[in-house]
Amino acid sequence: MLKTSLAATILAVMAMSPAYAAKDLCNDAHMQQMDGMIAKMTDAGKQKEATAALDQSKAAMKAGNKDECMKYMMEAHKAMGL
Ligand SMILES: [Cu+2]
Repeated sequence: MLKTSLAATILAVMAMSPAYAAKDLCNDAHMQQMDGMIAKMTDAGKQKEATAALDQSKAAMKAGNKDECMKYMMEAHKAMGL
C-alpha cells in the first residue's frame, strides 16, 4: 500500500514537472526532491540501490556530464520503482 502511494506520489511529482519530459533533471532542486523521496522508501535494499545510483548521478552533474547524470538518474528511478 505504502509503496503504491509512494510511486503514485513520485509519478505525480514527475508529471507536474515539464522538465522531466525534457530530460533535464540534473539540477539541485530535483536532487533534493530525489533525496526526500529515497528517504521515504520502505525497501532497504532498493533504497541502497537508489542512493548509490543517485550519488553517481550527483557526481556526474558536478562534473558537468549530463548524459552520465541522466543515465544514473534513470537507474535511481528504476530502483525506486519508476
Ligand atoms: Cu530523479
